[in-house]
Amino acid sequence: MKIAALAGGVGGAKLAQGLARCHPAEKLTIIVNTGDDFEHFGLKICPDLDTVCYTLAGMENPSTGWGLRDETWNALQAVTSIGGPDWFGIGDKDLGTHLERTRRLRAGETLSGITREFCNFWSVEPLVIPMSDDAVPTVVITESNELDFQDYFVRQKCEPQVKGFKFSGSHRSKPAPGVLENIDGADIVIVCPSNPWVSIDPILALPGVRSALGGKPVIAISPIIGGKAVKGPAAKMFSELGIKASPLAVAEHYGSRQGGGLLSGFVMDDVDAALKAKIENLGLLVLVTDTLMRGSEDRIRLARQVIAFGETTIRREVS
Ligand code: FO1
Repeated sequence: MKIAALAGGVGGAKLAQGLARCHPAEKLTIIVNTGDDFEHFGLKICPDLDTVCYTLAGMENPSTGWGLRDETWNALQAVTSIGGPDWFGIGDKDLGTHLERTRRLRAGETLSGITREFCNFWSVEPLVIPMSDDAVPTVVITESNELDFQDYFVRQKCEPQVKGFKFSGSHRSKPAPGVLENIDGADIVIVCPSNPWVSIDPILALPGVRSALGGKPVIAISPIIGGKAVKGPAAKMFSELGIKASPLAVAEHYGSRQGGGLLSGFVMDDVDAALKAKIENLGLLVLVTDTLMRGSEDRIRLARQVIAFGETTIRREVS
């Protein structure tokens, strides 16, 4: 079975690692959000892309989920000792990735090409594709102004109240080579338990992505468990937008195929089992299981369950 997974951030990276550990690499493509990319110190930083690649390589920092393990901070300390900005934590080893990526981009290479080659060096076997080679920065609309994503997320610690999001220029951008082709060639598409608003929606906003997904069984895993996000501001975003954060809200956000939306199947946590019937009423097949990924065994177990559920979903769509 060929799988295309849409991912962004730490939750997406964890499930992507589970998928990579239980499914043949040549049958797995991971398409990653780049809406949170930005320039800092003149360098191109791709946080979600690096989080997914580092995690697939087993090199991620286990306490933060982002950045590299066994990191040191000499460069950042040197910068701050002469008055430079300290709000974005770039470690010494991580800095190497940004330096080399920026050098190659300036030499005219594409982000998708560079990512493929970095993945070879890091022994990441599944194909990892940034959603676009074009810059498509996510803008957070707040009560008082519009903020660049990392300004909102890291510098202001997600404190401003959100009113909405803009995926600047996505209609003028193209999905990176391989994005639409791998969705078209997939038997199933998995929407990882990433933030729907700022990790998955930027991918869906690119021209051609929604229509490519239209012909496929698509399964989403809820990043909201018991009204809270496992990590990050997804639950806070739902409530600031006037929606009670729950798996039902996530399922309604993506919509069911039957109702003109995206999904055929939905995976949610045991603690939310009481919502199963309401989500089924949207026209979705629902799997209720333990979706919390505490360690590597959980990631593999959940990935196996999602793949088996995907096979059931395909059979239902065929019959
Ligand atoms: N997140 C933080 O909360 N604080 C940081 O200082 C920080 C630094 C950082 C450096 C490299 C990188 O790849 C990611 C980094 N992140 C940091 C995470 C990142 O900004 C967000 O988690 C994502 O953009 C949202 O998915």
